[in-house]
Amino acid sequence: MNREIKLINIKEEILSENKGLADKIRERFEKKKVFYLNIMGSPGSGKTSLIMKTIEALGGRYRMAVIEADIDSLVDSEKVAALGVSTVQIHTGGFCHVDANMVEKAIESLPIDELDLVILENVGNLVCPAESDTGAFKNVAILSVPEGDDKPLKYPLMFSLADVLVINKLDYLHMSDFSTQRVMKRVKALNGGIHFFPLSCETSDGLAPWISWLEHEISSIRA
Ligand SMILES: Nc1nc2c(ncn2[C@@H]2O[C@H](COP(=O)(O)OP(=O)(O)OP(=O)(O)O)[C@@H](O)[C@H]2O)c(=O)[nH]1
Ligand SMILES: [Mg+2]
Repeated sequence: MNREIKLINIKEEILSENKGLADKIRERFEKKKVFYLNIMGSPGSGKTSLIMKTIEALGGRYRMAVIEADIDSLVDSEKVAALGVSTVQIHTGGFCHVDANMVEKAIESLPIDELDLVILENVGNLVCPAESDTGAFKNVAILSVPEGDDKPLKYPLMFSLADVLVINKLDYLHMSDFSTQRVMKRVKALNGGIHFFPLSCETSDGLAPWISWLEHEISSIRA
């Protein structure tokens, strides 16, 4: 009797296939000199609000498109499209993150040759989106004050791989025991190279450094 057990590691296979496709997407955006950004964070942390503030602040200086990803609904894509920006909605149908295959399908409907910037709003979740490469050049995590400053300890992966952490809803600070310094210290321990942008999408305080960073990244890819 053959007692040998064959182990098939599905997760590793799926992740490595996804990485191959994500690399192809990155190459494609690089060739076209389009900066492509992935925004991840909990439901309600302010991803759509940040995208909308960013569209307003860039004030038509760049040709933009947004890929919205949700399990269902057109709620966010309708808000973004109302600002006059090309928008594609992905319905993940229950999946809690966006993978490279979904992005490839979404970009088929985008006029890539006529764009400078593509922003992907990932599904609201602090866990799954961090596991799947979307082909983006930079990954932005967003954590909002009402969520609590312990989240980097509980959900370290997203904070470990993000290039940027936006700390949103600073206008709630006075009602909370949240400490921006504590979050930064906890995240730096995981990821020394990360950039921090504490801000409020409600009041627009702190928005300018985020916009400058983004403009710098858009020009770097063009150079
Ligand atoms: N007070 C305050 N409210 C904010 C701020 N940013 C966003 N909000 C509010 O928070 C709620 C959720 O914001 P969204 O931008 O929809 O959050 P999201 O991360 O896109 O949520 P999902 O797409 O559902 O995952 C909305 O009611 C926003 O108006 C902020 O800086 N301060
Ligand atoms: Mg949203």
